[in-house]
Amino acid sequence: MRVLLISANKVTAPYPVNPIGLEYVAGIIAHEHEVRVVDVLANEGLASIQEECLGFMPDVIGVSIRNVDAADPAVPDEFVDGYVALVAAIRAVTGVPVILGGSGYSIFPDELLAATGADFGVVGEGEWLVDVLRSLGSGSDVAKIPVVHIQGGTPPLPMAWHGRIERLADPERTVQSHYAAQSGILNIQTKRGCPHRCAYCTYPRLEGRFTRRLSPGDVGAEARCLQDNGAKFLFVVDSTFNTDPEHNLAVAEAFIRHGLSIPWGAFFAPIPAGPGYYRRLVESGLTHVEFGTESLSDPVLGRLMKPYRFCDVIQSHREAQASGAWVAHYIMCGGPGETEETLSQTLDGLEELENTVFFFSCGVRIYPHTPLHEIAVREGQIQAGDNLLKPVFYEPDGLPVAAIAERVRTAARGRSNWIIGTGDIRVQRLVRMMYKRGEVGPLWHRLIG
Ligand code: B12
Repeated sequence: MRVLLISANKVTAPYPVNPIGLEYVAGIIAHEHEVRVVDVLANEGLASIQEECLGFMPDVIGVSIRNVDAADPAVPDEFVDGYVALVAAIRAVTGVPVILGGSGYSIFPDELLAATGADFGVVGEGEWLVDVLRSLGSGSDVAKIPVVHIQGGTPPLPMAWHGRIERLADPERTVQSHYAAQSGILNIQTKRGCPHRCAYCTYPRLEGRFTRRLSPGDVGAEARCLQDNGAKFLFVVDSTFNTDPEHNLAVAEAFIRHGLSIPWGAFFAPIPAGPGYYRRLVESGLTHVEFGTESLSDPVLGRLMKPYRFCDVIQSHREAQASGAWVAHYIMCGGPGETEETLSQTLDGLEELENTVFFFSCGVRIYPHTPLHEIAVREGQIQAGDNLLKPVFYEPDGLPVAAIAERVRTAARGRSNWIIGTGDIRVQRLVRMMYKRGEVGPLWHRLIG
């Protein structure tokens, strides 16, 4: 079969992101089918996507839906309209089956299948598409595949894929060169799954709770291949990189062995790692450590079900910085248990974290199938069956999200290293200009005074 895989993502902040998920889907089906990856951003609009459909003449089209919104009350949620328009544009030129997948789709399968009118979807890991295509080819009932979700049906639970995991790296059949030319950043995965149980988070649902490690040797070879294809920086997309320090160090050694000479970054949990851990990662090229810290108030960290406390944040920050890496912290204000006092604890605590950048989100989005969803239902903020595709944010008792945002904005005034959301229009323009001038990588370290 001829399979066209389309990335529907149009978000360009903090920078445009290479659709790595589709490269994994393509990697597995390319053994049996002719496959091509295209992209609404790289192809510049729907007319060009229609041309791809007419030129490639696919038998099946897969559409990847990554973001449903910016998860930020200050940013308008208009992404879904774009996905509806994309599927309509595809339908206007071809009648072949349109299959949805991707993280955004997997969080909201019912809502997005209904909104777009696509034929069906694959919930969770897209490698399952190989079974779907076999079923379509043999004329058997796709609805029998455990991760397939059809119009009007009950969405299945995501099921971990235990078959081969393989990425299509061929620059001719992917859009990597477009993304490498934008920011220099390409992405790489070293494992799947997240064992943490953070109250608000979708990751364990999307990737499962059990860690599935990719072979460090394969990851090292892939990193080298991305570098040879033009990457100037690699971002590791693992939900939380340091959930398996031993595997991390094996990956770092493989980077060195394969001659990786470009820098890399990843998301870390602020859990102290002991002497030498960050130093060895830095030796392999780690330059940007992004901590998903969220709060510096221990009671709030407890309610968010975080596996660390304020003292661990301080120690992790020092360990990473002492190794020579740049450090940033994501701070999430407005979760359960947030009060004026806990907010003060966090804002005051930030003063103890020096030479860093803070990315704030004010308001915590409620996602289905999370502990926060159950809390919000129990507290009467939402009903169990509410459609949450249009974002709903948790409201801490007696502390409106708008008041939190105002307080953080006031505290951030005059501090260029305190960024709210993905930054205001001025910051985003500046970043775009720096990329146009040829700068590469995440660039946030430039905000450190
Ligand atoms: C790493 C990451 C980032 C990094 C990306 C760095 C980089 N250079 O790649 C950064 C920090 C830049 C980032 C930014 C944002 N992110 Co982010 N990010 C992630 C994270 C942790 C991993 C994404 C990833 O690459 N996974 C690995 C790949 C292999 O998985 P995948 O893409 O999901 O693909 C698999 C399946 O989904 C499926 N699949 C994918 N496409 C298709 C298509 C078909 C047809 C099929 C069948 C299957 C299929 O198969 C793939 C292989 O199994 C996810 C959470 C998570 N654990 O998934 C959030 C996540 C994707 N991000 C999210 C959001 C919201 C954003 C931002 C909008 C946030 C913001 N305000 O900044 C921006 C948008 C950036 C952009 N330009 O698009 C949300 C999206 C859902 C939502 N609420 O909309 C997620 C799910 C987190 C969450 N809140 O739940 N992000």
